[in-house]
Amino acid sequence: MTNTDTVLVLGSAGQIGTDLVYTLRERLGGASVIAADVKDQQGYLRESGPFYVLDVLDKMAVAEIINKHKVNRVYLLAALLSATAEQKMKSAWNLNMEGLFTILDIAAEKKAIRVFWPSSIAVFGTTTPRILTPQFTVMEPTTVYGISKQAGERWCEYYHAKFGVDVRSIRYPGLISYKAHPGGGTTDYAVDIYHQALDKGSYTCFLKEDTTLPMMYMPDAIRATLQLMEANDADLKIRSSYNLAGMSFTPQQIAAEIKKHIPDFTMDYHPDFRQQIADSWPQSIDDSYAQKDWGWKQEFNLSSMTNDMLLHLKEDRQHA
Ligand code: AKB
Repeated sequence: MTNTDTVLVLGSAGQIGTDLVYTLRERLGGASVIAADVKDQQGYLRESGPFYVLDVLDKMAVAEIINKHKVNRVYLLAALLSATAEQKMKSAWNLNMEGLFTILDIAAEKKAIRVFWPSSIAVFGTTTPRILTPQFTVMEPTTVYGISKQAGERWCEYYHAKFGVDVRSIRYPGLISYKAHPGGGTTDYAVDIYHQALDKGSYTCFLKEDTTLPMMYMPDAIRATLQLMEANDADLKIRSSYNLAGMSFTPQQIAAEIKKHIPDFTMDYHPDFRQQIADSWPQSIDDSYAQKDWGWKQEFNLSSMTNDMLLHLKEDRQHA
């Protein structure tokens, strides 16, 4: 990333977008980071730099903003996540796939655009080895979201090979952030739990107590994303999507960690349809290709993330 970069973040009001726009504007200055979202926004996104209401399915409107601002980096974060996608099958497929084509087609025409597109651990399915899931392995996703991410990975690789599109991608685990709530994912419980621990002292979890999933604290995820986007072209051997590991834990383990800070915290369990989704995903990830190709190294674990989450969420509540 250089000071001459102009960046467009599509889906900027979502969980990753909120943190990413903040970090990019800190680094590049507000004017160089164009935030866009399908829904109008007030506050930080509008006040700290350019903001557009933009539907990623409207290719002409997206191309117009890219041309107007001479954008050379696009982060396409607009998507429907796993739980919502099960309820809205066709619109999830449409947004997740056609949105990707919008950007890949523009990048194929203009060449000088580098694209980031997020994939997910949802590309794996019940037939994938669940412990230290390898980069290259059986991939038979059983969710609409997972199928769209797997197809997206194939298209990214294809556009890179066929049209030279510089597209880069990470298979994110569940992401945890204090800046923004996730929306419609299976791993959302690991964010909600912190808010409700502080606000109510209790939480009802929609997954079973022993459901192990790969997770990552947002500062690590943002660092990984920017590191990948700054990596040398020649070092990147994978143009589908890189496995990325942070930590793995169960609802019971995160609750125990929160209890160290809030001793009266209680948790009960009412698993719903999201249990089946979680059961189809890996428990831990082998990210040795990311380590080797672009130097990835995770920093936060469950304990340091919990300290940091509670610190920031308490501060937010004091200033509210
Ligand atoms: C979800 O739960 O759908 C997402 C994901 C793992 O991609 N957080």
